[in-house]
Amino acid sequence: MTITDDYQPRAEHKFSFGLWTVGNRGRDAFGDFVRAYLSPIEIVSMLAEMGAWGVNLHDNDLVPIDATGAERDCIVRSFKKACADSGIVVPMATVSLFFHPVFRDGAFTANDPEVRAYALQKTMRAMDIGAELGAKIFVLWGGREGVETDACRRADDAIKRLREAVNYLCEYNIERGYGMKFALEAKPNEPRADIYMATTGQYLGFIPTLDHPEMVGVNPEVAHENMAGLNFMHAVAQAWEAGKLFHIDLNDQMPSRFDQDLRFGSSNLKAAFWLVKFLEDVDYEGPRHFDAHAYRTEDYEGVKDFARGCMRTYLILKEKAHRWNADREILGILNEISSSGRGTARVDRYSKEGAAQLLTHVFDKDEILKKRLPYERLDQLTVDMLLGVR
Ligand code: GCO
Ligand code: MN
Ligand code: MN
Repeated sequence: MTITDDYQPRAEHKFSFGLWTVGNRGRDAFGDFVRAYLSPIEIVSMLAEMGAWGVNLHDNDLVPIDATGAERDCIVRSFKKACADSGIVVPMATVSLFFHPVFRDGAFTANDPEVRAYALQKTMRAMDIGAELGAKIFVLWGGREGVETDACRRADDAIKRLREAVNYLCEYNIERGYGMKFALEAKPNEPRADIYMATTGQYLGFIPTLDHPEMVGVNPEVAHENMAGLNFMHAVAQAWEAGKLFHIDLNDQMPSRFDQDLRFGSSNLKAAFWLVKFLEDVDYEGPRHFDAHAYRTEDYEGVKDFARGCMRTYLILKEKAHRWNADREILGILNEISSSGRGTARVDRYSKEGAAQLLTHVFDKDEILKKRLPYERLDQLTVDMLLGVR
């Protein structure tokens, strides 16, 4: 059992932040910027100062959408140097297919074929940037791939268009030898009234229908599953079990609200604990990416408090998870609840004889019911631990 007592982030923890997260200037649908612009290079040095490991970016967080080839090359080169100088890696890159008005009807699923072609061109160019910076994970978040009215297109046609686009990008990845993995990020709504791929589970159903399913996984986000009223850790567990947890977006979200992107663990601490415990228990080796931003009330000192807080909370919860796994009383209860009271009947792999036996077996339900399931005690032990009295 390793107990971290300093909660200092180090490279081995693989904490990353998007340029758009710590660089978030606090503009929302109702009010303007509250913080000054920070250049990507300033953000990288801020992240290094705080002990983060990686930085992620959309194409246009770094390179303006209408930059010339020469401008693009120069920007990417100096950013790459800044990362190397600060010891910051670029594990993931992505593409903005939502900000420019041309994507008002979606990108890969838009009705206009020219918009769909432009979306592919923009994504291939974003992959080029990512590859140059060393990114091996490419996130696709279809923020505009949805509707306000279903009159505009058939939803299954949208899925077909999405499939064609992802297939196309996989071929490009192969042809260029980039060796990237795609991580698809679901969200139920916002900015569209309804987004087609609303949950991680929907993407897990979509991926096996692709030409190169092995190249494509998911990027679940805490807030997005919570917006759909779902248990985030369960979605992560399913993705993990399917070998599809290629990336993760950590943040927090209160129920029944707009997308809040709160500091990790700041709203639902207990859910954050089960999540961290899961990731650590299974030895998830990917980046721990915080897709969140500081309160609009903060200045840049506050942004640092926010970023440090995300990492610190993760590390505290990681330590709690180790303690939980080693707690004698908890272990005793876990042992008790997974064993059978009398152990006379159990099911192995299907066999004709086994099934015949099982069909005739007489179960003593009253006896089975005598077995205690002390989940109240187990949960309270967890709460005691989280509240620091155990
Ligand atoms: C959101 C999304 C985005 C994506 C990002 C990467 O709700 O706005 O979470 O932050 O993660 O665009 O593609
Ligand atoms: Mn989000
Ligand atoms: Mn996200």
